[in-house]
Amino acid sequence: MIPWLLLLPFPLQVLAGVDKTFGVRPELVSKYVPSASGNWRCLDGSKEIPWAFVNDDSCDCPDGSDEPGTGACPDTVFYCQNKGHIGATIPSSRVNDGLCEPECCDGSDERSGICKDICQEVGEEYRKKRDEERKLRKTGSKIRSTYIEFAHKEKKRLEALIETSNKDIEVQEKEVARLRDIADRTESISKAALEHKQQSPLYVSLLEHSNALAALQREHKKHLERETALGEILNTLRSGYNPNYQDMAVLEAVRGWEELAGLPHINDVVKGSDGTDTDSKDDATNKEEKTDDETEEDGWTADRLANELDTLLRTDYVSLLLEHDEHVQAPHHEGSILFDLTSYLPDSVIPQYEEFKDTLVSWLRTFGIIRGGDDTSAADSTHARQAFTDAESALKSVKDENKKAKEDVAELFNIHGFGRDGEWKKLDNYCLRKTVGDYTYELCLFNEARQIPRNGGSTFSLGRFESWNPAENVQPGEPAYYQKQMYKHGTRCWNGPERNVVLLLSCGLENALLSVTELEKCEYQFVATTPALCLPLDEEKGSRDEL
Ligand code: MAN
Repeated sequence: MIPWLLLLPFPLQVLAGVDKTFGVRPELVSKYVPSASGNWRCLDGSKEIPWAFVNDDSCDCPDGSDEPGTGACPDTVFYCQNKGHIGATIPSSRVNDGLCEPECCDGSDERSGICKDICQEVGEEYRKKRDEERKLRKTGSKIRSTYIEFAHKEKKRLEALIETSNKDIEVQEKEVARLRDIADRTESISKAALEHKQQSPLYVSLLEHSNALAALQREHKKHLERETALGEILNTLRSGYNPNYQDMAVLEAVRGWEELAGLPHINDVVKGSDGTDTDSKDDATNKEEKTDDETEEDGWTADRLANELDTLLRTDYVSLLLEHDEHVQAPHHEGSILFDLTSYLPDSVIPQYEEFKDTLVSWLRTFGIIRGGDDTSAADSTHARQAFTDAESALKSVKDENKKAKEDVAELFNIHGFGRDGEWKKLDNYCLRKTVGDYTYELCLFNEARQIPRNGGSTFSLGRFESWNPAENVQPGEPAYYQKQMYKHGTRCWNGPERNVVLLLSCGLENALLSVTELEKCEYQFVATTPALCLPLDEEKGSRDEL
């Protein structure tokens, strides 16, 4: 039993024989009833205690259920009814602690007289705000539904585009295959025509001349090298022999060499301090002049031979052959009036004649009776190849368009993308702007945020769209997920991180940027409103009902 004196500091409710359901949440009230024997079983069923022990400010049940209205048991909750507003729970530890809890506007968390019951005013304020919010959501959600409509239309448009492009792909794939086949065949015809041209006696002879010239050039080089080597031997002999030995054979050889090479006799040459002949340069000049004299007759001087023979031998004889062909056939194309039958025919029969002529020529070509069109076969094959490449690139762009449309459709009604209802699609790349201080801030949704200086200077990227709310406790699809967007990897801050933006969104009738704050250096917080977040009232989740 509790001694009478100890009761003195007890809360008024307890002293006055407090209601046993005081502090009990409405859904549990029915469980607070005494048994016939005047006892009560703890809510966890672990113990039976006298009914009088409930709310007596002494903790008897292991789960603390015997003290719903006092702070006697740890880790329990107290329920304040808040009549005129909405009931709320607080931790029981805050009951009777001398502080008026804002959650309990009725002041029931403290002994009576300590906290005023302000639930009427709080309730009214709450209801006013709630009504305003409901009004906003009602209007906002109408705008939101137009966004959803847009997404559905977009889906239809994309699906139609996919369907058409699927058909186009099918048709164009066949066309590409057909054109590839034509290009391959035209090229092989053109190859055969070229082989035929290459059998022309003129071409064969030209190649032979060219091969002979190349062989001659090789031989010539070999002889030049031998001449240089021999000259060096004779020069050594000329400058090194001893005239005192009177060796006539050597003298003859030296004299002969001097004459051939246009050199003065060695005995007349003044030796330089380094032992070289002073007139050796003149000798070389004499030699060159002589060579020039010998070869200049047909314009092919030694110099020209050295410089141009290689180029001449590198001539592209196949191109030359085709050019030659065109050249030879050119006057033929102009036609002679004498052999142009159309000049003798009346105008009315010319079309029939032309048609007949084309058919006949084409037959004759088919049966190999005449050769013709060879000169155009190279051009034909280029055209055919071009037509094939053009068709192939047209096919590629249809395929790209088809792929992009499929990706866009997949993003449309995706909780990770444009939302379950596709309500965000309408705002894809929608740009919000606000001028704050020296900058205009621009954020294009799902794209990029930028900081544009108002008085000149560089615009900084504040980051590109990275994700919706990345918080672990927020699931894709739930409202909180769409209340935050992250923009990352903007222009790097001098001596700092890359600029980035956290965009906080809430329901509003307009898509508007309300504020921009640089919370930390180069970390920006944008606050904006959008109708996309105005959920219809019947979708309201977790709202607390008014009592
Ligand atoms: C610029 C702006 C500022 C930023 C500084 C950091 O002036 O981007 O917002 O704080 O660079 O150097």
